Amino acid sequence: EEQRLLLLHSSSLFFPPQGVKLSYGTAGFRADASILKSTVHRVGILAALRSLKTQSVVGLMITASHNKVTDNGVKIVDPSGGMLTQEWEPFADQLASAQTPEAFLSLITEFVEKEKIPLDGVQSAEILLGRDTRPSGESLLEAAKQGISSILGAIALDLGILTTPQLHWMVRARNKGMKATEPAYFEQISSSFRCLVDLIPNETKSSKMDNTVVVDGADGVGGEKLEVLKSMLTSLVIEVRNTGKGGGLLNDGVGADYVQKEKVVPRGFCSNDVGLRCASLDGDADRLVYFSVPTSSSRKIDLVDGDKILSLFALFIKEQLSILSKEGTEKLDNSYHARLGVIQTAYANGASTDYLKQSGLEVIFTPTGVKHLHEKAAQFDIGIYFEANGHGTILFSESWLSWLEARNDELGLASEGSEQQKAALRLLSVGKLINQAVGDALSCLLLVEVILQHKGWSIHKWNELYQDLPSRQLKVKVVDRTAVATTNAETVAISPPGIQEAIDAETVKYPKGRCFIRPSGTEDVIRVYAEASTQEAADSLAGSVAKIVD
Ligand code: 16G
Ligand code: ZN
Repeated sequence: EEQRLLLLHSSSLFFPPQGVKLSYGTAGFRADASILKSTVHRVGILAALRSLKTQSVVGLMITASHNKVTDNGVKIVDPSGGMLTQEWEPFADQLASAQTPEAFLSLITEFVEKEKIPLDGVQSAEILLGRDTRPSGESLLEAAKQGISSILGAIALDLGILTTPQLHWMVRARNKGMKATEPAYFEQISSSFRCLVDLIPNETKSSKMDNTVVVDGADGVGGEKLEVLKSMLTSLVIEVRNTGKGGGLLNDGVGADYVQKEKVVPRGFCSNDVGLRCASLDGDADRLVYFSVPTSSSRKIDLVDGDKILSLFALFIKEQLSILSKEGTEKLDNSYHARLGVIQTAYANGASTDYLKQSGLEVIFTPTGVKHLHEKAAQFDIGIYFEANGHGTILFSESWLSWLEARNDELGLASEGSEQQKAALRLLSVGKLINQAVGDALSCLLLVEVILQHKGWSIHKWNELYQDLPSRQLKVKVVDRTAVATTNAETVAISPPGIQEAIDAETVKYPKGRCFIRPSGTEDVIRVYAEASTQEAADSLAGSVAKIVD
């Protein structure tokens, strides 16, 4: 009864926005910040229920990532450090749309019963809270706290301004009984980076490679955190621009989303930067793309996107695995052959998929959205996933990692300092450097940098792994985006009827043509992606398919 009154009172202080239906979407609720308070309050309650149900620590992140500064959003981090289980998404939607405190309360009561959540005031719940640098973040975080405190036994731990991947990392660490502070995060990624640097072969160590990278921080949280991280590193010089301290507006003509979609230099970069290795983070630092400025006469860049980061990672991992599996002089337990898999979405450039397959890798496709890629990657011993937009990571299975640790010990005794042992150590360090909870621009940046140093490669050499097919993305505003439904990892539209046939009829007109449409998970639009052998052809294919959709 006390619990009922508490919830009723608390939710009567927050009014849901009228006439808008918010949905949990691909990556949580997102909208103009001015209408989000009641939703965030409710998500606070939901997070507390999730913690009670799982008897573990969960996270709640306030961010709208690469979207404009006046937007904001909220999402829940599950105990594993991954996204909220998809089974709870429909309930999140229902909660957000309840019109009165009473309706809200009855939804909660019903759900608590159905899910057998121990809402008795005896069990405790703990929620880690984080937010990006958006000005609206502070008051939204307050709303989340009020939601959490309306559940008996629930406590909120406010961790302040964090990147999204930092919060995911901390939730995962907490539930593994590890230290879950920001210093612990920085310590883990910087020390594993140093290990990888120490293991660079002497031949490439002496090659005079440029160890400077210039990073566009999107005027968000990532730049700020990178300033801290860079002071803990040697053998890498990081110059951060668009740190948010210079008065620049978050994601405005800057950031990974802008750079990847527009393929032009972000604000703060100019013709003086021709030839430098540059990188761009998004507003909450879970995406990373690289680029270089080819000439001083145009704003166009050479983009090195998520697909190429994936290719670089896959190449390195595969190399280390093959060194590891070479028969040494000693007879050692060589039995565990790691299953290595690569996960992409339909947005992956066709040339990247061809390249990966030709390199002998198993490539799998999923629908857009980190939760889908992550789930598939977790089915491999080593699963590498990336979206072309720069979100991705490498997952190592527990069983393979413990085999690798044992193997490393064994090699340490039998052939200390051998190539095989170095390969084992490198793989172990990658597992510590790369965020196992979610894609993380900061840890991916360090891994890219150390692999380039390892190989003695410039950004140009890396970019030449394969040549991207020209592509074009368009969006079409529609009244009802749910009218379009897709299958086969979003490559085939199954409704409205006949639309796929019309798309196919256009696509066959273009050499190397490939085209798909899908409803956005974050905006009221249908997205069109087209690829072809020339830019003109890709533009024209995208244009005619957009007309079919309209
Ligand atoms: C979200 C997703 C991202 C996806 C994008 C697609 C997460 C953490 N983020 O930003 O992975 O690429 O949505 O947006 O899952 P769209 O559905 O509007 O095209
Ligand atoms: Zn993001």
